[in-house]
Amino acid sequence: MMVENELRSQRLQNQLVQYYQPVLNAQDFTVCGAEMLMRWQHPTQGLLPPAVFIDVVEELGFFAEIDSRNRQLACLQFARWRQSGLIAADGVLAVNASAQWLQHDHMLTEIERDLSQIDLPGRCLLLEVTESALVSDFDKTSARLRHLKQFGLKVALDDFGIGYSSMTYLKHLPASILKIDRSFVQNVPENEADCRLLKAMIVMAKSLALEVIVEGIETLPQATLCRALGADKLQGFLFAKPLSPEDFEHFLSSHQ
Ligand code: G
Ligand code: G
Ligand code: MN
Ligand code: NA
Repeated sequence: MMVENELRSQRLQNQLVQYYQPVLNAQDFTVCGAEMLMRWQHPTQGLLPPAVFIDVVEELGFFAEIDSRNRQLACLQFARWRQSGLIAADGVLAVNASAQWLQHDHMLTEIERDLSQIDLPGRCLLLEVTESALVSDFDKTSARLRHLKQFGLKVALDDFGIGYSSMTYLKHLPASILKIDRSFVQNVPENEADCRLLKAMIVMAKSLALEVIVEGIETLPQATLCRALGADKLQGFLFAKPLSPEDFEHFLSSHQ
């Protein structure tokens, strides 16, 4: 209830901050980008994760506004890191897209406007969509994603494997990247059946010419197995948790 009142009060927008989790090349563990993950910098309760407030944001219908603002601020930040050389010219910024934002009337024009005003090429921006963000109006949403691809943007199917109809979405979505959900790496390499399942998922993705990002990498054996199986990129606590911009800069400067 408290969360809801605070969300309604509009103060929330200014208290949302952007955290960044590094994404690494599986081959050499160099940083190739980041996923922006929002946090609520609460005046009395400290840093709150999305799990605490995301449902209320959705109920109140604020998600389009919030995703749009976070995306814009993250693009500005990422463009600065790119210009300073902290991030490579082909580094990719990933943002999560809610259903409300994907269906918002101004989504396309806002992204198009920012790409022309912010010094960041479309190919450096990746939209992560989940099945749940797609269920409400799949045709409209996938048409939108196709349009965004014309600006050069990348599209990833996020949390792949945990939904009810992942394969159907894969078939119809204009995605070029698959993010394998962390539940599929949790028990590797110890669990042999899980290893085979992970291998099969990566083989399938590769045969569809999709880039594979495995998330939730917490141990070095997990990372080396994913690399051996042909994953392109890795993300997880082994390398870094989602970091404040300051900590992300420290991570980049101290990483190899
Ligand atoms: O960072 P964390 O593990 O707490 O994120 C929890 C969930 O919240 C993840 O599923 C992530 O996709 C989602 N999330 C985090 N930041 C954003 C955001 O800015 N927009 C949307 N739509 N989802 C987000
Ligand atoms: O749903 P999505 O994949 O966007 O959510 C990413 C979430 O996963 C973030 O909340 C982030 O904090 C969390 N996360 C990132 N790396 C790891 C990891 O190695 N282990 C676990 N358990 N969670 C992770
Ligand atoms: Mn994600
Ligand atoms: Na995910």
